[in-house]
Amino acid sequence: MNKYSKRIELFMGDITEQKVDAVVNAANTSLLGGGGVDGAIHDAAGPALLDECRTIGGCPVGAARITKGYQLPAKHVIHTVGPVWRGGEHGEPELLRNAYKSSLELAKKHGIKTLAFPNISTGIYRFPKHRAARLAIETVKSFLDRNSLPKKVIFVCYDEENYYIYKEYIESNL
Ligand code: AR6
Repeated sequence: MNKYSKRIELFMGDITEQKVDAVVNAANTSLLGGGGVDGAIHDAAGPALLDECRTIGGCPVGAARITKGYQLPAKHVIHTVGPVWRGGEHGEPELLRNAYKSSLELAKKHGIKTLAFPNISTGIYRFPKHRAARLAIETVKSFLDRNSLPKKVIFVCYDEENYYIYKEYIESNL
């Protein structure tokens, strides 16, 4: 048991099935959909999500934007854009940290109590999984230390490799 055990959860599966106040989408700067988790969220939410995204006009890397969840069990989608991994010397860690922070700030602003994150940038954008997991967990813990919202953050891992990486870091209370 550590002090985060009630506020951080780990789940292996599909983020589109999460019944939470908001799921985070690992989008691209256009916010007009794509593959991976972005494609899955748009498929499950239905075409009205894309209609709302079109009105937003994109999102810079490291920032976040909120929409409704439409046909998803989640009430909202927080769209953020992680960096494409280009060797690590192009500000990628800072940009990934900003993607998590911006999502958490936006969640807090909208009174979101339960928030589910996918493993941003670790798929098509190729950010190394260990480094991304460590950075994600550290950023979330530091935010939760200073804020009462969101009450709970769920890390949703779709692939087993990420799941076991997260499990080790969370249990070892880094
Ligand atoms: N539920 C939870 N996690 C998932 C799901 C799902 N249904 N599907 C995939 N993942 P990726 P990125 C995991 O590639 O690297 C899109 O085209 C996946 O196993 O979705 O940030 C966007 O439009 C991986 O661990 O996002 C961008 O162009 C994690 O989600 C680009 O991909 C992130 O993989 C963003 O790339």
